[in-house]
Amino acid sequence: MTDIMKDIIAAVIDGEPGPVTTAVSAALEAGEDPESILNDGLTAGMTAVGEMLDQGEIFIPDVLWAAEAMQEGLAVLLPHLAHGVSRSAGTVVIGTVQGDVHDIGKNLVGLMLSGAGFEVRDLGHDVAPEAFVDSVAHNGAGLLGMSAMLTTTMPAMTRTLELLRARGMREKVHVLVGGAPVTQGYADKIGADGWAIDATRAVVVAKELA
Ligand code: B1M
Repeated sequence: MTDIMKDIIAAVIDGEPGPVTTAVSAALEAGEDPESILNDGLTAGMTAVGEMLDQGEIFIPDVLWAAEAMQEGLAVLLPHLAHGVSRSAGTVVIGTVQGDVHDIGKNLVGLMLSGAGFEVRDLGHDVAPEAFVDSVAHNGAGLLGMSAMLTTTMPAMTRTLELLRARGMREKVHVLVGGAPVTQGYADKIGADGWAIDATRAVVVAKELA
C-alpha cells in the first residue's frame, strides 16, 4: 500500500474533513486511480473504523466524524469516478431501508448511478416500504435500489417487495439490493432481481436490469 493511501486511511480514522479532502486531492494529483482511492483509501478507512469500533477502541461519535470526513472525501473524488455520460439510462428510486440510518454506501451507489446516466431519486435513509413504493409509482421508475447495513433491517426489503406485489407493481420495476450484510443468496431468497457487492458493481447490474 502506498503512503498516500495510508494518509487517506489515517485521515478518515481521525475524522477531520480537511485532511481527508487534502489527502484525496494529493492522491489524484499523484495520478492514483480514482477507484483505488475509493476502495483502498476511503472505504479501507471506514473498514478500519468499523474494526476499531468492534474492538472498543473508539465510540459511535468517532464513527460519525469519520463518516462525515469520508463523505467530504467522496465529494472531491466523485467527478473523477463518473463523468461524461449521457443521461438516458432510466429512473432509479434509491434509499436505505426502514429503521436503518447508514447512508454512506447508499449515497455512493446513488452518485455512481447518477454518473452512469440514471435519473436518481434518493429518498434518504430510514425509508418505509410505502415511501419506496409510492415513489416508484410517482416517478415511473424502472429500478428500485434498497440498501441495508444491519441484519435487523434486512427484512424491510422483504416488506417492500411484498408491498410492490400487493399493489400489482412487482412486474413493472426491477429491484436491486445491497449493503454489507446482504448477499446474493439473500437477494435470491427474497426475490430481488439483482444484488451488488459495491457501488461499481451496482452500476453494472443496474445497466443489465435497465
Ligand atoms: Co453502524 N453498524 N451502527 N453506524 N456502522 C455497522 C454497519 C456495523 C457492521 C458495525 C459493527 O458492529 N462492526 C454494525 C452492524 C452489525 C450488523 O447488523 N451486522 C453497526 C451497528 C450495530 C450500528 C448501531 C446499531 C450501533 C449502535 O447504536 N449501537 C447503529 C444503528 C443505527 C441505525 O441504523 N438504526 C449504528 C450507527 C452508525 C452511525 C450512525 C454511527 C454510522 C452511520 C453514519 C452514516 O451512514 N451516515 C455508522 C457507521 C459509519 C458504520 C460502519 C463503521 C461503516 C459503514 C460505512 O459507511 N461503510 C459499519 C462497519 C463497517 O461496515 N465496517 C457499521 C463504508 C461504505 C462505503 O460501505 O456502507 O458497506 P458500505 O456500502 C458499500 C456496499 O455495502 C455496497 O456498496 C457500497 C459502496 O461500495 N452497497 C450497496 C451499500 N448499499 C448498496 C445498495 C445497492 C448495492 C450496493 O443497491 C441498491
